[in-house]
Amino acid sequence: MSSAPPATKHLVTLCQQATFIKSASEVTQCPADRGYEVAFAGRSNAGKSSALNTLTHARLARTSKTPGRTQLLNFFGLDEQRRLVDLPGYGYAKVPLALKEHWKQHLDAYLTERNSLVGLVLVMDIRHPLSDFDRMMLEWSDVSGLPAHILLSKADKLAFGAAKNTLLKVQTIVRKEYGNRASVQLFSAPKRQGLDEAYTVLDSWLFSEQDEEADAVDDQLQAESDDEQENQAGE
Ligand SMILES: Nc1nc2c(ncn2[C@@H]2O[C@H](COP(=O)(O)OP(=O)(O)OP(=O)(O)O)[C@@H](O)[C@H]2O)c(=O)[nH]1
Ligand SMILES: [Mg+2]
Repeated sequence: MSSAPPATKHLVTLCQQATFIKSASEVTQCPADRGYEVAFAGRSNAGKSSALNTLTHARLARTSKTPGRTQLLNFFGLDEQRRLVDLPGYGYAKVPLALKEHWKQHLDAYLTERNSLVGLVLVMDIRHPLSDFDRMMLEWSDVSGLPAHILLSKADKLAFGAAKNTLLKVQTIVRKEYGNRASVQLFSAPKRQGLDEAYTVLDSWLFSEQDEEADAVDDQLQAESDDEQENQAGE
């Protein structure tokens, strides 16, 4: 069990209780676009599904040694309002062109149209960070006003010093280009390294003050509608 700061304890509990909602191969099949959603994106085989499984303490997302495993958008529910999404990896050469076009079209549509999307976790294999695709995603999230958080995954594959060096290099580039709109950390699924840092970011996105104000308004409206129904039933 990780020692998350108290503010994120609630989120950690929600992550531990995460449930699979559904898979969607098209945007039209996504769950209702309400509440708050964080999507995990990255190159094929970068470790997106493994990161999600580690954060949720479950084997919710399918992982594989064969790149291109996640072919659909997979939605995991934390509570009624909050979801994590495992996106198909980009950049895998062996996927048939027609399927690639299908993903690209639906991934683009998901990324540009999804109102509930509040942040993007960009997973990069620490041995190959900041590919052209990764940069494109960073650029896109910046233009869309969406915060991005980079997990440098498979940190266990490098010696501590080398991992730290890569972190510093990537941090320097990202700070210069995106200021505080993007952040970076080390992550390892098998070592469960970087969990607290990742939870803190997810917590800030999924439970920002603004979100809580919106929740309060939703609760108020729901209470009013319940009262109304009760009144009508009583009449
Ligand atoms: N050593 C190590 N291996 C990892 C780590 N994260 C993932 N892997 C391995 O990398 C491979 C790919 O992991 P996935 O989590 O399936 O990658 P993905 O990004 O979801 O891949 P796609 O769904 O194909 O896009 C699997 O064999 C994982 O076991 C990590 O932190 N350390
Ligand atoms: Mg996957």
